[in-house]
Amino acid sequence: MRIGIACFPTYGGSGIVATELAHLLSKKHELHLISYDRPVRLGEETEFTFHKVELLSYPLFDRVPCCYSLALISKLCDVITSHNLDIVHAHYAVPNATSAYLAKKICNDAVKTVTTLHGTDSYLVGSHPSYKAVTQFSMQNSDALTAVSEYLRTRTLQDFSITRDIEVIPNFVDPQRFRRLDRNREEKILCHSSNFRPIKRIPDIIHAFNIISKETNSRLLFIGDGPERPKVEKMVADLGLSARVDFLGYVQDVEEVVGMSDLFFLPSEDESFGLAALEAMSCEVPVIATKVGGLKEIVSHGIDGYLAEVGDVKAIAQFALEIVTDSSRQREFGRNARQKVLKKYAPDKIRARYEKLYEKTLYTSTVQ
Ligand code: GMT
Repeated sequence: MRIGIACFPTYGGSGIVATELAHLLSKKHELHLISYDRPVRLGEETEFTFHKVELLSYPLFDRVPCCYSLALISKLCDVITSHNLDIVHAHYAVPNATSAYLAKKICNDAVKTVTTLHGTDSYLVGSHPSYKAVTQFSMQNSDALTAVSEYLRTRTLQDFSITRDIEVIPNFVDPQRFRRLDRNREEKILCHSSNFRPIKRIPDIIHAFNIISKETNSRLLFIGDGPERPKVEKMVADLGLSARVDFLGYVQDVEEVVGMSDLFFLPSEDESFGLAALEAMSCEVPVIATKVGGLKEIVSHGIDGYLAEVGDVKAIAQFALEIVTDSSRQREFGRNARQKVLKKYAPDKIRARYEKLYEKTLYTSTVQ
């Protein structure tokens, strides 16, 4: 098959999943990745072509973000015709699914479109009155529609008037890359990785760590960056924790930090999937998450991690202490986590599901 994948290039899970999927699919198919910048996990050399969406700089457009969706449509048309694409797979509905739909129409239905919903493109951005009608239309009129968790599927069907089903194809992680590294040291390493947005509830991690660090020799590592970082750094300083907390910013080889950690926190208010948690689990790192959304589908409470109520800092601290002060429990949870990743979230299994979906979409008359 000749496949075009459109995604965001930034440090979000949807861009990571799209890029990793492009790597996997390009072993068997002709693959074209389309975005406005090189995605973070793309690397310097790839087995497929990266097409950069060029944005016209024009004074009238300074405050009009829609110019990206239009430029993406034109780039998609270009790639569809010059490479005779069969499938355009849009990751993140806003605006990628809309651009894919319009490109298909401009190209006289020469391709089939597949849209993968990642979370906030459905229940936050996509549901906002500014985008809802167009997101709904684009979901309904994509030839195939997938969601990364059962939670996201159900929520999307509830929130949008669409009369079609959504197939759940979960995210995946490379177990060769994300694996356990040496943890032979006195100090326990606790870790969190995100885009530092309020939905991640990073202050809960700090408050929990304030309790944990009084009981055990531990260090907290933050990977990533985003709007909440200045506030979080101030909190750490105000609580006198600066010597025990490191802000690493964006890390290219994230597995080298996560792999040597003893525990991973993801206490989000909402999370459609939680790719960062899955990467930790692949590294045999137990996860403490919240009982919300897709996290409940990934983490099994008391088996490979713990699930706390949103904002229950005391429970988060208690669960963390149970893990870091009991090395046999830590090892058992870590082994269980990796087993689950190998069984349910292995790259080849998920690649095969997308291939099957592409084939079904190509050879049946779609749009329900
Ligand atoms: O809105 C975000 O958090 C960014 C978005 C993205 O583009 O990565 O994250 C969503 O997609 C990820 C990949 O499928 C999921 O792992 C995240 O759970 C999801 N974020 C939320 O639902 C908050």
